[in-house]
Amino acid sequence: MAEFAQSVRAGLSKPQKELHSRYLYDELGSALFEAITHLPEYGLTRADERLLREHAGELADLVPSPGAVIELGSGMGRKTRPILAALRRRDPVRYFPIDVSSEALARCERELSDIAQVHPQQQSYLDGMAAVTEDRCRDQPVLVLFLGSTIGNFERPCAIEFLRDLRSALQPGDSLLLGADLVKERARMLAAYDDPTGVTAAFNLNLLGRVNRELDADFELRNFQHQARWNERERRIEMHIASRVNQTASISGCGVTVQFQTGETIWTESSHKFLPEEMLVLAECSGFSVQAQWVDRQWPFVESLWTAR
Ligand code: AVJ
Repeated sequence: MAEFAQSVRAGLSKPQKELHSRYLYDELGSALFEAITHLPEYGLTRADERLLREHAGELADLVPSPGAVIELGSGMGRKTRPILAALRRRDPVRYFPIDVSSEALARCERELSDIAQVHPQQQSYLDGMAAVTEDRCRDQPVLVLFLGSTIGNFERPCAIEFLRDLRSALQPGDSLLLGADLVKERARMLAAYDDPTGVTAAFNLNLLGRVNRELDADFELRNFQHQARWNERERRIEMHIASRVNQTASISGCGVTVQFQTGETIWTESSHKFLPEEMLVLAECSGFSVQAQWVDRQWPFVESLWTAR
């Protein structure tokens, strides 16, 4: 059975039903996420872009001139331009965007090929990292970009494990620029994931729509409701899809029927929020040292520049 079908079947058989957040991004889901980044309530992407614009010059002065710039989950490369522009004032830049979406990679290449030599990698993050670092030029340091607080989608122990795996693909002196959304007032965080326009609700419910389309299921989307919760203990926003009624849904593509009680939820995403000092601990226990940190004032968000030890 295909990976998606298998993951859906396993996730919906758990006591707390769940669907993995990576499946939020089909073509419609990616378009809805792009719309989210323009919402007044969702300040995260703008903060990320502001910081990169304002500090790209400093960043370029701090890192050794990289033989390769690797970006994990490049998306369309909108935020990356100022960094590449600052780096190329010294040397021409070879840029390796890694993404699972060929659409995103194509757009990224179109957007950035005027300032860098773009080598798109359509792979998972760590496979892409391995492929690029395997034939790295000797002594040419690497700069890895992991922006947009995508790290927040990992459970904390998995984030550390991921960063360690990343570190083992690197050599001492290589750099990592990590963007992470910080803990802020609860109401602001909740509004960012439950906007009054309903775009985030559409983004979330589209996951059930995708199951209907790709796995021939019969979820009645109107009988489900988007939910955003702040989990204080885990310091994360959780997105859920709650059933408005008692109902069943059949998913032909994975041969299961699923029952829902009124109010029961499917957990679809976690966005962990960080404390500034937490970044130091994360770096420390994954084999990096923090070289610099920049925090946005309007929307607490941090860019943390690390060096591999
Ligand atoms: C792209 C994973 C950083 O967690 O804030 C936006 C995705 N989910 N609104 C995030 C998202 C709901 C976003 N990341």
